[in-house]
Amino acid sequence: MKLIKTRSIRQLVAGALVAGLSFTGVAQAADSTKPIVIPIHNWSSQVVMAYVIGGIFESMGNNVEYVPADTQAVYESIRNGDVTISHEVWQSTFGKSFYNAMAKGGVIDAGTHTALTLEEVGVPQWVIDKNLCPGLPDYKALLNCADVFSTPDSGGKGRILEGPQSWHGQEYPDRVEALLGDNWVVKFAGGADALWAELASAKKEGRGTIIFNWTPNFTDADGFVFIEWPPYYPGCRKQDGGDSKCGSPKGWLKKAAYYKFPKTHPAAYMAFSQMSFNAGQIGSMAALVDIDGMDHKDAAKKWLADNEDVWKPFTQAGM
Ligand code: TMO
Repeated sequence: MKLIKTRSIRQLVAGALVAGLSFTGVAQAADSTKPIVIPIHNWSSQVVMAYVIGGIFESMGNNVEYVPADTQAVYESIRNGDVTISHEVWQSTFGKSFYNAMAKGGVIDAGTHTALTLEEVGVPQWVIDKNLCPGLPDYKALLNCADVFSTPDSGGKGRILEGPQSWHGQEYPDRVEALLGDNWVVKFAGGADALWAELASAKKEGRGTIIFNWTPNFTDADGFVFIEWPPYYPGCRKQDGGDSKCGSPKGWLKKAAYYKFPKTHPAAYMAFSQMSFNAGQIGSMAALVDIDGMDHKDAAKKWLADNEDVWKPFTQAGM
């Protein structure tokens, strides 16, 4: 190898700058001015994180646009390029739709958040502390506690309050039928807020309640105990050909992107590929809305202002 003298290195660098190259010698194509389309779903951390990520892209000079999107159909929209990213792909609820769209071509896996996830029904900590249903969190304890969890609309049966039906379809009714039988019913909440309202009123009334919930979430701070069902394995759900005698997987949280995004917006894609949030960060995004009562956009602004040390490095990848 030939040694290059200092002066010629300087000339090389100067030449590279003129040619629009960075010091690493990588050509930096400018991002398209077309907006990066970010989906808005119906749980708080996802909405706040949408504006957090949009704010990060804007800080890099990109244009962004937000669209309300169905939580399952969004992966097909990404595949078609109508939506650019999904920043909270929860394994249990969306893994199948994500990989189905990927298999058709057009969706890429843009990396995994640090946070591990669980999406499952459970009880607030006080239900355990008061021993309202001895044997919990083992699901078998529920077989003897239907009356503890009955509600005015459940006809004397134990009630599980599921999230909106658009999240899991028949998954919980199938599971409850397979493992708990006739003394239990599943009701669907109209939205996540109905889940939190039920938690608050059950606490005030000192009664038991079982709701669908997840972690990371704002409820991590107060304590929430997930029911332990027989372990998950691929194919165990009825919708996947199984008998539904299984709980949810302890899962990953991924990011997805339209396959052309790295080409149209290389700098934004580079940053998106670096983005990773942990359980505390995701829980705090939800808490700003669900505990502090902030509007999602204001919550994102506050989160960005308070956490520059977390997100600025994502924008500096490759520099
Ligand atoms: C996808 N979710 C976090 C609501 O389970």
